Amino acid sequence: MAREVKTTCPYCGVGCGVIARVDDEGAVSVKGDPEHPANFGRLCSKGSALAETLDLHGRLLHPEIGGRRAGWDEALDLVASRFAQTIAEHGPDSVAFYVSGQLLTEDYYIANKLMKGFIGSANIDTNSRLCMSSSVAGHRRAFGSDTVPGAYEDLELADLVVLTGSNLAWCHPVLYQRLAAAKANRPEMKVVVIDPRRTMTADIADMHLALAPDSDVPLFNGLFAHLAASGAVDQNYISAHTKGFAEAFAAASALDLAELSALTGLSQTQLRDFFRLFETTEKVVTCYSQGVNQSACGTDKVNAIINCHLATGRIGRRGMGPFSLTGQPNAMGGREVGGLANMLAAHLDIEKAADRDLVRRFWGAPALAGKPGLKAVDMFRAVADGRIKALWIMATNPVVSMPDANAVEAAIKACPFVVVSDILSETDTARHAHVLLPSLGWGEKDGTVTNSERRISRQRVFLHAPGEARADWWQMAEVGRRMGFAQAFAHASAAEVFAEHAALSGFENDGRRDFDISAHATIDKASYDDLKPFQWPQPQGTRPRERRFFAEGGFYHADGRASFITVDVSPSKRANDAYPFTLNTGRVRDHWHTMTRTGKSARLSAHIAEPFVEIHPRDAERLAVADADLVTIESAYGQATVRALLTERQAEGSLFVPMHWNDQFASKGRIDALVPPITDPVSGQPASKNVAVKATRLDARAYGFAVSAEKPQGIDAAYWAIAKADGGWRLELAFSEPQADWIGWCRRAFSIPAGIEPIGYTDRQSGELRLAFFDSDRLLAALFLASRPVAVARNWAVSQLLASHTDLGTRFAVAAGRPGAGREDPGATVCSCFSVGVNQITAAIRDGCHSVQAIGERLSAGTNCGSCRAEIRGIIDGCLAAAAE
Ligand SMILES: Nc1nc2c(c(=O)[nH]1)N[C@H]1C(S)=C(S)[C@@H](COP(=O)(O)OP(=O)(O)OC[C@H]3O[C@@H](n4cnc5c(=O)[nH]c(N)nc54)[C@H](O)[C@@H]3O)O[C@H]1N2
Ligand SMILES: Nc1nc2c(c(=O)[nH]1)N[C@H]1C(S)=C(S)[C@@H](COP(=O)(O)OP(=O)(O)OC[C@H]3O[C@@H](n4cnc5c(=O)[nH]c(N)nc54)[C@H](O)[C@@H]3O)O[C@H]1N2
Ligand code: SF4
Ligand SMILES: [Mo]
Repeated sequence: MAREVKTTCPYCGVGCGVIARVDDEGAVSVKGDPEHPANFGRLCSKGSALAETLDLHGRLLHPEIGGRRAGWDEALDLVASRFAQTIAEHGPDSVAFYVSGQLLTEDYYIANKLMKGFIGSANIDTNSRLCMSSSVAGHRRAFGSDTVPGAYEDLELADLVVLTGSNLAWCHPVLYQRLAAAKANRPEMKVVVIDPRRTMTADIADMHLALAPDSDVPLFNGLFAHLAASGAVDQNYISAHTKGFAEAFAAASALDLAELSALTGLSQTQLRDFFRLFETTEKVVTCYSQGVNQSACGTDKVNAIINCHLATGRIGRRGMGPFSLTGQPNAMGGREVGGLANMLAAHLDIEKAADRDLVRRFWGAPALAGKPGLKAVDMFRAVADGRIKALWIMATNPVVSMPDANAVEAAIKACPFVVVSDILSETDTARHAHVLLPSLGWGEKDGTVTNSERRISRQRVFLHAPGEARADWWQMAEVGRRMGFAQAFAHASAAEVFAEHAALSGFENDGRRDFDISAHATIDKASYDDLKPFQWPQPQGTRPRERRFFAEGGFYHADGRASFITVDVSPSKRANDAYPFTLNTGRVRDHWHTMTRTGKSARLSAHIAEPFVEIHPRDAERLAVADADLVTIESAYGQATVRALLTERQAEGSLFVPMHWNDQFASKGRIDALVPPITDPVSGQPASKNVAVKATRLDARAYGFAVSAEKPQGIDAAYWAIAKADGGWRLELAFSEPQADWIGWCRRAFSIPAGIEPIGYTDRQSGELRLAFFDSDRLLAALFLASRPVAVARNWAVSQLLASHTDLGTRFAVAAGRPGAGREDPGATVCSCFSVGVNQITAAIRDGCHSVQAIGERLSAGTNCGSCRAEIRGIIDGCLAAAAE
């Protein structure tokens, strides 16, 4: 019988409800859960493609020690004894855990309990340090607690939504859709996007402010000063519920409009218009994400934003408030369990003796950590210099995602004992592990996650555990038991862990702490299995209800008041004569982080199939770089080679490269190798969006594009990037010298069996070579070479892998790299859900479909998840503009 299981999407912090359907044959399909309050049935391209990422290719199925298969007992005993031995010899601070906002709350709770309560060190930090820590620090400075005051609904109820440092359309697509739908219903609603790049999110904006990198503090200070000067401040709120207004206002008023304009790169008119709009609109929500957090002044940026909301009393009321968008599915849950090195469980403070004592008593902890531990960047420094001698990495891939990634890789390689818990056997990090532990992945494990609006939802099992994979919390609890803490880690299920976490949140709380879900402190297995999404807080004896914070004050500083924070930083311009460009890094629509899951989906890989750099055309001209050339980007720390994409969406002097590509998918795409380990002094969050670099054109002598049924191996080329395709793989190539034996090269790279000879084709005009290998009617591999970036129709070439080539004519068409008569090239994929290419969309536009809706009716493009609607609109505008010229 087919089964349907309600669960939650494992990607972004929107936390959409998903219904997974497993049919009689075990095939899985997914759809949005219409009853889930985050998405009401919607899913984005990544959520819709979840079923395509569940195959077992590359999965780690058994524990491994030193590369050989081992049993769980042997592996866990080794981990426990090496950690215990290291602690005995060098003290508790000689070991560390580096975990992840992609752990479930239960996993996270156990990891934190083991390190902070029983090992006795706070050396547990998480990739949330790279993601949310500036927001956490900003909240705590302002509110006295890490509280997100509002809810998603506020984005729909607001009359002005300011999105700053957020590419909502690509990174929180379902929330973006909710916003876009609200704006379509109420066209008077205004959206302002503040981002140095003109992203797809800017498409629905009434105003796009392309500010200079890291000039957010002067911008929001200018706004604060304007609000105060224009009388938009709420004096009653300020005097009843806040402190520090006068000092913060004095600092914010230091600059006049001309100076603000010089610092932000925005015109005085733009500044005035934005300030006026904010001043005159009561219902304002300001959403912010990594353009704010990932900065050397990220915490100050957060407080500069919060200051404006406190000053106007626009917080915690319907349609009003600052709103930190969380990145990972459980970024928020990790904060609740105190997963950061400077936090304690249940929103308690590791620097307060009374809080430490409370947790110590609740856990019966023998060795509660007495001080904060090392934050991620410092933690890997301590690994590098030998202070940390045993490290456990769980659900994160730091060799790709940490700044100064080459140094992080070297540190991990040099560390005497490294444990990695992952779902894949080969990642850039896993390859350096002494012990590899196979974890359960999405659909295989039970637990809870908390989304950006404080809503706790269940992730549920609908698949069998593959091989010997086990839950992350179980791995940590087993090691805890083996280190001698059997009673504290006796949990038999995720439900028991959750109940303990809920009980701690209510322990001696009495309303003093924001995070309280003690209504669930005695939850049993059956109720846990049934648990409906609910928003925190939910103290004991209360029913679930929607809740906002701080409309009537009630902050968590000892005096109950919020603090205005005085911030007065000027943007630090890092670019210099030697490294004249500002490198900005971030995300693309269809990939997730280091691609370990989205890289498995051909549909998702079709949108953007290789690492790229966005360059303004005038910068490209100065660098003598043409569209599709390869560019080497270099900082004082490292290098990457990526494809040039010329676009006026990019500001002059700035480059944008996505963070996703790594050694599994490209020769040199790890952009964090270039990012220096500069961090925010308050939060410790790295500044991943403002890196001084130079760029040069890669002088390649031959370029190639290839498709292959087998995954290419040991590719010998100056540049390569592979991506999953239907029926095989696609490959972009460049060579510093032409090869003497191209056929031999193909045989090695594409594992072509001996005896299969290629069809060769030399283009008469250019003299360029194409090779195609067939095994009876099936295409094994084809290579298209040129002295310039190859112009072959990519999606058409890829589609040949699944086509049947019974007649010689079609085989020659493949070798020639041209669609035969009657076959059309769909062009680069725009809509991943329905695999619709740009050429199909332009053809429909020529046929008279002049709106996104008309394109949707003709081709279905943009009608499922809607993530590509902004791109379709861009194509329509481009075609109509071209036709008008
Ligand atoms: N498709 C996809 N979605 C994801 C993820 C993914 O990997 N792929 N990851 C998830 C995670 S963990 C996170 S943290 C979120 C991140 O979500 P976002 O923060 O929205 O994504 P980013 O692309 O990292 O950065 C956002 C924007 O900040 C801008 N920016 C750069 N410098 C500045 C500046 O100085 N000031 C301002 N105001 N803006 C600046 C960048 O140009 C960029 O467009 O996405 C989540 N969603
Ligand atoms: N330059 C630059 N660097 C950045 C950023 C940026 O914008 N620019 N963004 C930063 C941000 S915001 C983030 S959140 C990080 C993300 O960076 P990472 O956390 O390093 O990225 P992921 O690819 O999500 O890594 C998750 C790992 O866990 C594995 N995994 C998946 N499911 C499970 C599971 O259930 N259990 C276990 N044990 N493992 C599992 C995956 O295979 C993968 O190896 O990158 C940061 N780095
Ligand atoms: S917006 Fe997309 S990626 Fe984020 S939770 Fe929803 S379906 Fe998943
Ligand atoms: Mo993140």
